[in-house]
Amino acid sequence: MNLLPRPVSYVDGGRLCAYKGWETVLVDGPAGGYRLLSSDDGVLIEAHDAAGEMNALQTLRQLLGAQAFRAAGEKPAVIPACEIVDHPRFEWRGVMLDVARHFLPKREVLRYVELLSVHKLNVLHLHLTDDQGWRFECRRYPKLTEVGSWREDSRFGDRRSAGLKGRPHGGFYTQDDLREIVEYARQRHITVIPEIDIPGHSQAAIAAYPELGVHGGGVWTDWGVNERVLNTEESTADFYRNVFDELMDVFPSEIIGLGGDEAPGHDGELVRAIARHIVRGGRRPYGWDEILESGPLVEGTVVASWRGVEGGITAMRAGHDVVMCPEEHVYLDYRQSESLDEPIPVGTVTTLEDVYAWEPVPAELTGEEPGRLLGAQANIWTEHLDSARRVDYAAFPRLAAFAEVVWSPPEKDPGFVRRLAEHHLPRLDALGVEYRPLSGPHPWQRLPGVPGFPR
Ligand code: TNX
Repeated sequence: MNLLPRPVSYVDGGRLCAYKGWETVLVDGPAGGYRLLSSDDGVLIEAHDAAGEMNALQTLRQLLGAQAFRAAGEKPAVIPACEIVDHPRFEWRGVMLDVARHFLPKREVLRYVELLSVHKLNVLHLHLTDDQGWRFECRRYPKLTEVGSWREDSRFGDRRSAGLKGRPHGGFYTQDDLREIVEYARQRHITVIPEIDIPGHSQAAIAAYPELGVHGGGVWTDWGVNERVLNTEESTADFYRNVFDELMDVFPSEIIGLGGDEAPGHDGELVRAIARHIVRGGRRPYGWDEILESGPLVEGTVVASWRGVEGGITAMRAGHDVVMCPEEHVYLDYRQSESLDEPIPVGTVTTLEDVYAWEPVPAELTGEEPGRLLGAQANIWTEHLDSARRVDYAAFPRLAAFAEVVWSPPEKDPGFVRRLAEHHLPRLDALGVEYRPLSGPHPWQRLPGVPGFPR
C-alpha cells in the first residue's frame, strides 16, 4: 500500500530550530518509511516500523550536518525546520562484499555495516568463499580454514600481464565473529546474507579436501575463471550439505547464497541438491544467473542477475524473485574513469554519474511477471582491492549514488552530483572514508605500474 505522496521534502524557508532530541511514534505506512517533522517544539518521527525509525534517524543525522558523523567532538545544535515524508523504493538495497579474494578484517566489515546504515542500505551479501580463500569457520571440516583460508601468493594486477606479489595472504572469520557481525547488522536493520560458492570458485575447498575435486591443486594465486570445479560425487554433495547446515546455523537470514557462477563443464546437479537442502532448512536459495542454465530452479530460489538484466527478466517470467546487479552498471570493482591514473583499471568505465543514471527496472518488464523484482545490489569484487583503503576508493562515492537509485523514485535529480559534493562528501570525510575525489585519485591512491585490463 502506497498511501503517502513522496518524496514530499522541503525545508521551511531555511528556518533553523534548536535541536532538542526527538520523539518517535509508530504509524501505518509503507515498510521502512517515516515522516520527520522538525520545528521549535522539537523533532517528531512517525515511523512505519523499526526500520523506518532507523531511516529517519539517519536522515536526522544528515540534517545535523557533517559534524554529526564524527565519532567525538562538539555536537551540532541546530537543524532546519522541515517536514520530510519518505520511504524506500525497493525492499532489497544491497551490497555484495567479496571477502574471499582479499580478506577484510572483522573490524572493517563492521565499519561497512555502519556505512551501509548511513546510506539506508539494508542487505549485506558476504561472498565468503572462492578459489583464492575460504573465510567461514566450519567446525566439522577444520581444514577448510587451516588450509583454505590462506594462499602463498597473489597476482598483483591483471593475470594477463601482472607478476606475483611475493607474500602470503589470508584470514577467516570464526563463527563467533560472524554471529557478532550478524547481530551488529541486525541492530541497524541490515540483513547479512552469506554465500558459499559452488560448484565453481571452489579451489580453496579442494585444496583443503582434495576428494572434492578432480585435479587437486592448492589455494589459487591467480584471478579469473578456474576450470577446476567440484566433482559430481554424492560424497561431495554430502560434504556441502554439512557445510550449509553450519552456515544456516550461524546466519538466520531467510536467503542463503550458493553461488553457481562461472563453473565450466559442471552439470548443475550439485547446485540443485544444495538448493533443495537449503529449502529443507526452511530457507531460500540465492544464486548468480548461471543457475538458470542448469534446468528448472528449485522453488523459492532468488536469482542475482549480473550478466546484464536478461537473466533476471527470464527468472521473473519463470516465477522467481530477482535482485538486479548488472555488471555494466553496478560493479564497483570496475574502473571509475578513462584516466590512466585509475589504480589497476579493470572492466568497463563505470562513473559516479553512470551509477546514478541506472534504472533497475528493465523497460521489458510488463508488471505481470509472476516473479518479483526485490531490488538491486552493488557488487564489490576484491581481486584488485587488497585493503579497506582500496575498498573505500572503489565503493565511494559510487555507493552513495547507488543508495540513491534504490531508495528514491525513478526520476533523476540533475543536482545529484552538486548535492553530493556540497553535503555528502563532507559527511564521508567526517566518517573517515577514503573515497575517490570527484576530480580523480589522490596521488597516494594511484598504483602506477600495476597492470589492469581495461575493457
Ligand atoms: C565475475 S559476478 C565474477 C566474479 C569476479 C567478477 C570480477 C560473478 C558472479 N562472478 O567471480 O570477481 O566477475 O568483476
